[in-house]
Amino acid sequence: MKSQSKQHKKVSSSQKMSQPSTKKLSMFKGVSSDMLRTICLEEGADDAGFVEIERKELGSVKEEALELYYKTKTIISFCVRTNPENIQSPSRSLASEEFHKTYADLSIIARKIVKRLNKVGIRAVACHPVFPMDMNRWAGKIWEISHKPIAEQAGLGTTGINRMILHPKFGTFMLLDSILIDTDVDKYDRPLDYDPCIGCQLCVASCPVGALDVRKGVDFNACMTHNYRDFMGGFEDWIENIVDAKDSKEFRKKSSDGENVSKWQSLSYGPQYKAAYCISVCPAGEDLVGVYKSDRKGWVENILKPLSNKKEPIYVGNGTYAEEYARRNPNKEVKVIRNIFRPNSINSFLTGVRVAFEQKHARGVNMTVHFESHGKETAQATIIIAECTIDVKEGHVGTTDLGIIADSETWLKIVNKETSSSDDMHAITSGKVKVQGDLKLLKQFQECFIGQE
Ligand code: B12
Ligand code: SF4
Repeated sequence: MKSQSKQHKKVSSSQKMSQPSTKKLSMFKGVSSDMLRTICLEEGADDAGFVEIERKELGSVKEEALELYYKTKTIISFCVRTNPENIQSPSRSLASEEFHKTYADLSIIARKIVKRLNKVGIRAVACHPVFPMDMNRWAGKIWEISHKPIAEQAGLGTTGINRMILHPKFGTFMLLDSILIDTDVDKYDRPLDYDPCIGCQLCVASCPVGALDVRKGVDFNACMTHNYRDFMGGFEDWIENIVDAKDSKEFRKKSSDGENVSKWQSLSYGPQYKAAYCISVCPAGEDLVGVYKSDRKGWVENILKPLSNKKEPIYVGNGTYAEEYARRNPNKEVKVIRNIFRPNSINSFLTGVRVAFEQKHARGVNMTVHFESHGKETAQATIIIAECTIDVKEGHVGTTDLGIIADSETWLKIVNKETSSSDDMHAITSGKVKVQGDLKLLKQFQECFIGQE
C-alpha cells in the first residue's frame, strides 16, 4: 500500500522529502519515516505524510498543535477514503452515514496508531477528525486544529475550488485526521507540486445555497446554515422556535413534522448533513477523473442533475445572498431561518465575525476597522472588509477608516443585541465605547454581519 499510495505523487522523492544533512543524520535520534508510514498504513490509513512542527508554512497551526501537546515535534497527517458512490447518491442519509462511519474509522485508526507508537517509546496525541470540538468557544473557532493545512504540507493533496483537500488518487473522497508526536522524523514530506483540481466548477454549480465562489472561497455561514441545519446554530434556531411559539399549531408553522423528526433522528443516530453536494460531484483524482472525462455529459446527467432536481427544503438566513441564490431553483423549498450570532467572548467575536460575515450586506462596503477592547478582556485587531470579503488580523495594521475602542463586556452586549438603541448611544456618550470616525460607518460595519439586521 505504501508504494501504491505514494506512487501517484508526481514529485521525485528527493523533491518531496526534506532530509536532515548526513552529519545531522548520524546523530539523528528520531524515527524513520518508512517505519512511521508502515505503522499508519497497517493500522488502516489510506495515506499518510509527516510535517515538522517548525515548518513556517503551517502558520497558526503550530500554535494550535503546541497548545494541544507541548512536546509536539512532528505532525502526522493521514486520511481514510470515503466511498464516492454513497456520497454521490441523491440519498443524504446514505451519504451522511458514509461521512459518520469514516470519521469513526479515522478515530479508531488514530488510537491504534498511537498505541503502536507508544510501544516503540513515542508519545502522541490523536487530534480526532471532527466533532464534538470545543463548544465553549462557540460562535468562534471551535475546532482544536486545522487538518487541511497540515495535509497540504504533508503532501496528501491540494485545496480544490470546493475548499476540500483533493488527494491525487482519491480526490475529494477522503477525510483527514492528525496525530501530534514528540519525536523527529528522518524525512519530512513536502506539498504536491501539481493540483488535482481540474477547474470544472461542478462543485460551484452543485451548491444549493451558492456557498462556493472561485474567487472568494466558501461562504462559511451559507454552508453552515443549510448543510448543518441539524447541528449547532440550526439546533439553537429550532429550540428558539419552540420557546417562542404560542402553541403547537404556531410551532408547526415554523417547523414541520418532517423537520422535527429529522432533528430527532439526528440526535439519535448522528446529525444528517443536508448537502455536501460539492463533494458528490467532484471528479478530481486518478480514481475518477478518467470516468468523468470519458463521459462528461453522463456525469452531469447522473450525478449533478439528480441533486439539483431533488425536492427538498433549503435553509437560508434572512436577506442573505444564499436566500437570493436558493430561490433561483424551483425544485427547492426555501426556508428562511433566524440568523444567530452570539459570541461569548471578544476572542469568539473576532473569530466569529468571519463566520457571521454576510457578503450581500457588504456590497459596496470597503473599510479597515481598528478594534480594541479593554476591561475584562483586552485585545487588538484589524478587520478589513473589501469586495464582499472579510479578513481579520492581529494588532493594528494599515490605515483605519473606523476605530472602535470598547469595554469588552459592553461591546459583547451590543453585539448580542442585549441592549436597546438608547443603551448603545449611552455606551458611546459615556465613553464605554469610543468610536473614531463617522458613526454612520459603525452602522454600516454592524450591518455586514448576520444577526445584526
Ligand atoms: C470549520 C470547518 C467547516 C466549515 C468551514 C469550511 C472550510 N472550508 O473551512 C463548514 C461548516 C462550512 C464546513 C463544511 C464542510 N466540511 Co468541514 N471542516 C471544518 C473544520 C472543523 C476546520 C476547517 C478549517 O480549518 N478552516 C479554516 C481554513 C483552513 O479553511 P479555508 O477554506 O481556507 O477558510 C475559509 C473559512 O473557513 C474561513 N476562515 C478562514 N480562516 C478562518 C479562521 C476562523 C477562525 C474562522 C471562523 C473562519 C476562517 O474563511 C475562508 C474562506 O471562506 C475541519 C476539521 C478540522 N478540524 O480541520 C472540517 C473539514 C475541513 N471539513 C470537511 C468536510 C468533508 C466538510 C463538508 C463536506 C461536510 C459535509 N459532510 O457535508 C462541508 C464542505 C464545505 C466546503 N466546501 O468547504 C473535511 C474536509 C476533508 C478534505 N478532503 O479536505 C474536514 C477536514 C474534516 C475532516 N476531518 O476530514 N466545514
Ligand atoms: S468539482 Fe471540479 S472545480 Fe470543484 S474542486 Fe472538484 S475538480 Fe475542482
